[in-house]
Amino acid sequence: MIERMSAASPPADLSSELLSLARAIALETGRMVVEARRGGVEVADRKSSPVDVVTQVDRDAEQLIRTRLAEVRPRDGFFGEEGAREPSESGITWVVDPIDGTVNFLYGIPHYAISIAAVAGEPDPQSWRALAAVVVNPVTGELFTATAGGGAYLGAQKLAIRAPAPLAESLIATGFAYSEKTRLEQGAAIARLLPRVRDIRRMGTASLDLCAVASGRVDAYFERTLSPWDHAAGALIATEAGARVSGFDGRRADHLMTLAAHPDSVEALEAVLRDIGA
Ligand code: LIP
Repeated sequence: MIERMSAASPPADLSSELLSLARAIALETGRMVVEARRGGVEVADRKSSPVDVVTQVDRDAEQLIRTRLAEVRPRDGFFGEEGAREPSESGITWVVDPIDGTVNFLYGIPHYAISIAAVAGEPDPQSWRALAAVVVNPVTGELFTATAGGGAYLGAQKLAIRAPAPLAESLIATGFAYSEKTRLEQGAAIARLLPRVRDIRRMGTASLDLCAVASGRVDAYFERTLSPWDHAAGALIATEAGARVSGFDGRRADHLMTLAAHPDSVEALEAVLRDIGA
């Protein structure tokens, strides 16, 4: 019987228990999502803007994840992108993006993910303590995992970020918001950034962008206006691979800014992002 758990120091075996549960559920959900896509998929609704879309598969995936979690850990909380909310009695809350990269999913671009994180404390990026994380790309089968203090993995391979590189030789991943006004600002900022870095990658899925930092596929990532479910799991995976994941001014990563890079590169990256008005 797990008593209500303080956010201070969770037992290591709890993190592994949470990880294996999240992994099994993410893989099952991934199979369901890929199968559903085979039958064709369309926009079910628009959310914060005409281009912020949701499909019925996003909703079905969230419902499946929530049901499976409640079967095993009924006292845990739930905080999902598609609106499911459950307060926690156990001190643990699941922060879930059932399909991260929904636009990629809609267009059949094989670069989207099931993202599940278990956090201790409130589902607030400014205070939560991430314990376990899974990000799976159900098309490629790539399974990224991490536990707090337990390292980050791609399958069985332990992950480590790239060695720090000068910004001018850095490959940077980023993304754009769903609001027209913010996209205008982000587009202008990217035009100012481009001549100062090796190149930019816009891959469309924040959780996989953070896993790209963790696996050394990019040198750094930044994006603003992310929601907690977009970065909860990916941030723990990048952190456990050696990256510093933060916001501006020493804040934690959140909707104002999420950036991830080698600890020796974060300051220079933050300075340039300020300078370009990112
Ligand atoms: C998406 C993020 C992506 C961002 C998009 C959107 P969604 O999440 O993964 O990085 O650029 O605007 O937030 O909506 O597909 O779950």
